[in-house]
Amino acid sequence: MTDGEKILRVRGDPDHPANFGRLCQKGASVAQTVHVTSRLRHPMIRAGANDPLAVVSTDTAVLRVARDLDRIVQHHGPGAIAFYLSGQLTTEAQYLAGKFAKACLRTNHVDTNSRLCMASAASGMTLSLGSDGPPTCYADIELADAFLFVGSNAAECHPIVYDRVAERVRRRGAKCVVVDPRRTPTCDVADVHLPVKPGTDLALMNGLLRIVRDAGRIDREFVAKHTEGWDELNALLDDYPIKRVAEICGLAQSDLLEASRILLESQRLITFWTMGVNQTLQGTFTTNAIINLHLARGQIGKPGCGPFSLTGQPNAMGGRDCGYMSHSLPGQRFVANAAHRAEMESIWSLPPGHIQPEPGYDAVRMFDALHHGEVKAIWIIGTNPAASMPNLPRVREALERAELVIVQDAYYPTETTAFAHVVLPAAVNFEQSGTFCNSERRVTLMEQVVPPPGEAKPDWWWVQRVAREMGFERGMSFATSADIFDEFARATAGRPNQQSALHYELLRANGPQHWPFPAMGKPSERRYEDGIFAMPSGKARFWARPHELAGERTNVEFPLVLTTGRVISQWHTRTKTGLVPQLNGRPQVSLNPVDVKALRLRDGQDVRIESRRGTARATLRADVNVAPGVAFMPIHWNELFAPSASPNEATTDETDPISKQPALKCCAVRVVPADETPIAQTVVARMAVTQTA
Ligand SMILES: Nc1nc2c(c(=O)[nH]1)N[C@H]1C(S)=C(S)[C@@H](COP(=O)(O)OP(=O)(O)OC[C@H]3O[C@@H](n4cnc5c(=O)[nH]c(N)nc54)[C@H](O)[C@@H]3O)O[C@H]1N2
Ligand SMILES: Nc1nc2c(c(=O)[nH]1)N[C@H]1C(S)=C(S)[C@@H](COP(=O)(O)OP(=O)(O)OC[C@H]3O[C@@H](n4cnc5c(=O)[nH]c(N)nc54)[C@H](O)[C@@H]3O)O[C@H]1N2
Ligand SMILES: [Mo]
Repeated sequence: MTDGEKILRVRGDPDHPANFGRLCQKGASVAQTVHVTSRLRHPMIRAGANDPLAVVSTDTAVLRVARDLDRIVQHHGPGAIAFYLSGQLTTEAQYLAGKFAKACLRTNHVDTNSRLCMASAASGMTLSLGSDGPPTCYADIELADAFLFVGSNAAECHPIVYDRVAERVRRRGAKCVVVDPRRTPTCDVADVHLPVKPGTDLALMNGLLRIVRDAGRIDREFVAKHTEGWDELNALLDDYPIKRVAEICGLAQSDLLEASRILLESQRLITFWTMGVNQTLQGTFTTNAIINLHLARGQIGKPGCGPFSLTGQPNAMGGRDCGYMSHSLPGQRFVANAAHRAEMESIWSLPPGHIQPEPGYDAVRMFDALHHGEVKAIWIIGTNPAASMPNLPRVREALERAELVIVQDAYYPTETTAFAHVVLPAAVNFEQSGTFCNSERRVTLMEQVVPPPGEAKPDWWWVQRVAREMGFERGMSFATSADIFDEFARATAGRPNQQSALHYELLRANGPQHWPFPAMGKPSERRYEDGIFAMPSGKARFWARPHELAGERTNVEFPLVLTTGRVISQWHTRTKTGLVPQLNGRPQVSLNPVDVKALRLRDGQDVRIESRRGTARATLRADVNVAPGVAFMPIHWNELFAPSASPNEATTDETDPISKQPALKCCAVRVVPADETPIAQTVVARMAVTQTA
């Protein structure tokens, strides 16, 4: 409900097929985050390195960005320019920014916070099934008889999905297994909780499949008809007897057996997995192992079952669909594939060979390249890397060294605007029209209901203005977001994620739609129902993935494993939720009481969490729900709220070798009492600039 200018009240859409009107706390309180003093209303520019940001006109800001980018391209080539985008932008913004970079400027250094989030799920699904995007839909929840959560705390992070699961468990007796080093609220409906050692899920998945195999419960017919690679996997499973698996994962054999009994008895299993898998060095391999289990049981492409990667951000799926990663192009195409480049060159009316053949840098390497000066300029849209990237001390150094940092955000200040030379104000949801694609591959059109404040504009609008200012008028002349969507949707024709028959009018008239939604034929809510996978052979692929004790090892100096995650009331780096008074709190680190005692610390004490890279600060909490040897820190508290409050001061930027996703869930630390040494000046102190106009 609005008064024409402002949102007064928010309620769920009872007809929306994903939530039927139910909202989580963050959604329900969104009105409190839109019209606030910390909204960014005007562009700002920093004249010299040490000058404060000052408000300027839209024209001045656009001219400055265009001129600086142009100068850098002239002197250093297009590879000196990078874009860092977000799964919280509309598909239209993601698509247009990617097009500007890859088609106009000719740099493939476009990466996104999805690299920190969904990259391993995406690469794992592509390797196993031939295409990114889960095969399942939410309606499968009401048909399933068992649920396996691996590294997912859905009760706090996907509460609407979780409610549907909980209902199925409570009312229909569906079984539930949760794999998480912490006893999270998601365990409330679990029959079995497996408190794995962080980073050992692959061994666990291999071990569970081994038990299934030994019990003779492989679907031989499905395996023979629809898959390849069983023999190698079958041989690998011999290395995963239950005793060894229990040891690697730190689990009781009896718990393992109980979990496997649920899998053996289930006819329709859904496996949900998220960051506890993706944010590890073996995230891609573990994704493969999860899919192996479903292929081996023939529990995929059928009602009520399948591997179900839950998407973190509202539009990470749309972003992956429109090729917003450094290795990808629209329509699940790949930069490294010559045929795919040629197709996009034809769609974008570019001369053959125009798109650079080398994939660009992933997020971690992008900031590395900024650090060593190869990349000179970065345009950051809708993400807050100075808080959310691993190894923050290094990320801050990289941003400090950059020649040009453009930050396009909806709020000010953020940890990242402290490093900006130019700040551009963005419209948020409800202030613009655009599409979002969710975890079940369903595209929703979000309509504008109120005007953006001040000079704020939709994200795509800024990209197009700058592109045109730089002389890229052809292909950058969209009048509305609907026109951008049409170009994107057409580019998916014939691709695994095709949605070429979708357009705004259809979405308006018929509501949110699943892809695939081809021009001919009918949309499908579930994929691979015909048993044909998106591989050249039509068959899905088993992968034999050995567990390795990857990642930073603990030792005498750094004896604890730090893992990180979310709590229900907060959103990420809190630029939004930090504004809602009832959602506040203090940064904390939780340890098992056994460790608290052994370290001679006490509950409630201020401590430092030190790694080889940096130091975070928090208040210690003794918590029996955290496994011994593990320290847990929420990700939501950052510089803006308390100095060194982010676990990313300490986390490692080592990445999964295939997906390039950093291992944000696992690094070696020690926890020591906070001393009296003064805290170095924070970015916040340097940001003491108020927005006046
Ligand atoms: N309230 C709230 N909801 C959110 C968000 C938010 O900020 N706030 N963010 C959204 C986004 S972008 C995302 S990506 C999702 C994330 O959703 P989730 O992935 O569910 O959230 P996390 O808390 O990051 O991690 C999930 C769990 O992984 C566990 N874990 C850590 N290490 C391991 C491991 O090695 N193995 C296993 N099996 N588990 C491990 C942690 O203890 C944690 O409970 O949430 C989305 N929803
Ligand atoms: N240690 C550790 N680190 C993590 C994680 C973890 O589990 N552990 N999780 C990772 C994951 S999964 C994710 S997704 C990332 C999230 O990390 P970020 O993407 O940095 O998180 P947000 O705080 O959501 O940042 C979004 C930014 O966009 C702004 N914004 C909001 N709406 C709009 C809009 O419409 N347009 C524009 N231009 N700006 C907007 C917000 O003000 C905010 O500054 O963090 C990652 N970092
Ligand atoms: Mo995420």
